[in-house]
Amino acid sequence: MRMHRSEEIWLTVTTAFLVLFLLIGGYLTVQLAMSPPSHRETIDPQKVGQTAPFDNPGVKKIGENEYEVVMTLEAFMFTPGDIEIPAGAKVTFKLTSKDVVHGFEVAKTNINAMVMPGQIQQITQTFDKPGKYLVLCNEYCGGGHQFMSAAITVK
Ligand SMILES: [Cu+2]
Repeated sequence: MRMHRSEEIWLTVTTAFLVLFLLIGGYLTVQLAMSPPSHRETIDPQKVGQTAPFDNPGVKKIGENEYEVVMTLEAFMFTPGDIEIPAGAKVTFKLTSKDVVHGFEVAKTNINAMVMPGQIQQITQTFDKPGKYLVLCNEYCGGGHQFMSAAITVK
């Protein structure tokens, strides 16, 4: 079978692009270690309520203008559901789920994470603009999913 000349060119060009993309992707992943920073810490999802720090969820001041928010997610609530922090504060969220996969999205920021049972999710964000930020679950988690929300007040 003889191939048409332009068919040969297209096959060569597309194969070259495929190899190029695989090499770029491989370089970013292996050499520069650009992978999502997840699955670093695990927890027994059956014992979230008895495992520190999740046995005592809430907002803690951990330094000069630095806060830690320990939060549990379950159908269909965030605990704590009302968070207050001063403007300009650096906040580290430590999150885990007590039951199924939930989402942790903070509107007006780029926080958007999956919170899975058995995994501890950690996100750090500085809130410079005062206001009320809506926290939403964006992973469908059951019949009351649309009621699952919380609020962060920055003042
Ligand atoms: Cu949910």
